Amino acid sequence: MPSLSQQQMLEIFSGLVAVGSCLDDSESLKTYGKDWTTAWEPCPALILLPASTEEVQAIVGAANEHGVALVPSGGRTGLSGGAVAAKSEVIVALDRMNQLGEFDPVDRTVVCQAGVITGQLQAFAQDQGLVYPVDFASADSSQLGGNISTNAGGVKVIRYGTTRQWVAGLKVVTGKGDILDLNKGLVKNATGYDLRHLFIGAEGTLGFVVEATMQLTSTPKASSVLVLGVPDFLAMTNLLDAFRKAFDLMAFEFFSDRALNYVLARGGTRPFETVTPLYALLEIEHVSEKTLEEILEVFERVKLQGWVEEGVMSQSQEQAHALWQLREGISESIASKMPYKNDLSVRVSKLPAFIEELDEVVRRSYPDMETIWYGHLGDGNLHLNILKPEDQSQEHFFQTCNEVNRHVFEIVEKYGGSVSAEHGVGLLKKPHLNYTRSATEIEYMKSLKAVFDPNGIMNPGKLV
Ligand code: S2G
Ligand code: ZN
Repeated sequence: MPSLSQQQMLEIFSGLVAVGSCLDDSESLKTYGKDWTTAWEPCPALILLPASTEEVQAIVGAANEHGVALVPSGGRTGLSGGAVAAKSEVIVALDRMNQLGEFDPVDRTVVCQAGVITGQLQAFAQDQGLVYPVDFASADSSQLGGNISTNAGGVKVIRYGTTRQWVAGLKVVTGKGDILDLNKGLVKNATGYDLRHLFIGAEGTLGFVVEATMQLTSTPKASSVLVLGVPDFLAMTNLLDAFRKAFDLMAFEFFSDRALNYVLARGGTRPFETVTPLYALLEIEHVSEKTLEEILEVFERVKLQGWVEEGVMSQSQEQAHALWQLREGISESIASKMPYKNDLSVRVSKLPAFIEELDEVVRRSYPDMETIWYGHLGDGNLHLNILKPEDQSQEHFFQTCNEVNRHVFEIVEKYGGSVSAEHGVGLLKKPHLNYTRSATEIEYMKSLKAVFDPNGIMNPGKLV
């Protein structure tokens, strides 16, 4: 793309948004030009904050006319560099498009602009006596547009699926500048390709998500949160099998004792005396008055098998929240250690063999590095974070991790898994896409991008 000066960009774009919604000061460029990844120096040319779909459409029109790259930006909590502008692109931040629209109590849907914060939607649902059930640690700062563009998963996927399942309608501005109002909240609509699902997970490479009709659902009954001390990964996968057979689980998460220690270093208390290498965190809905009894029965059984050494079950909402904090606090508690993040998934049936092989490679490859295991075991998603040693430069560290990645991703490929379960591909995982997607699939994805974004202005260099 021809490189225009910042002055030229200002002349092209500033008149398309309200006064004060076109920023070029260094603070704004730094703040809006990045996400939670640290490997790329943000270097956008300009920040635009449109207030309407029509303003987004005008920006796309001008970008096509002048060949200017646009990077969509939401809550900037991404972990794969999907919202990073490192090559003088124009950031289009949806922060100002943050209104909740029509709520329909019959359909139990609510229209949300892309800039609505996930936690805002969760709170709105609660006020209606319903829930928006997709939840994760960054829910208080991530935006729906970003959740949809990365098909965010989180901690309740085992029961409620990913964001994709909750998008009843989607309004987008394509990379060509066309406004598409997709599916309009219909439950059934057998009229050809469901284009909504192309934009979900597209990471802003086909156009802008500007508005979504989000599906809400009934509030679950009271539930109990359990944290169990587990001796090894084999016991962990046996536990998952035992509890999945007995209950329609709301969550089955896991984390290592090393992860727990990082969380406890910032507050909180150990779930129980015994220290074990791994911990499982489960949430189980009380579907009947027998549930508690059934939980204790399964607990005794798995304890007898030696799969659990000790466990605790929440007796109050507060305690349930405190136990969840032990899991949800991990990401933030290690952020300062500049972790290299692997976000892997395999089918749940493949977990035992996959973990055994992967754990062996990790131990061999990172003998003197701190590896932090945690994730959503219930849906086959493991987060393996390698912490950067103090005395290593980021560059050397990333290089080491990328060398090990080859072995890690070969195992992922062997088990038909994904090199990016929920965090998206962005810039970080793009070089490794081939371990999960065939060359032919990647060509089809590129062809689809050419249909929606023929001039390649939408988030160029990301994903494909
Ligand atoms: C999690 C959150 C982001 C991270 O905690 O499940 O997906 O840091 C993560 O990995
Ligand atoms: Zn996760």
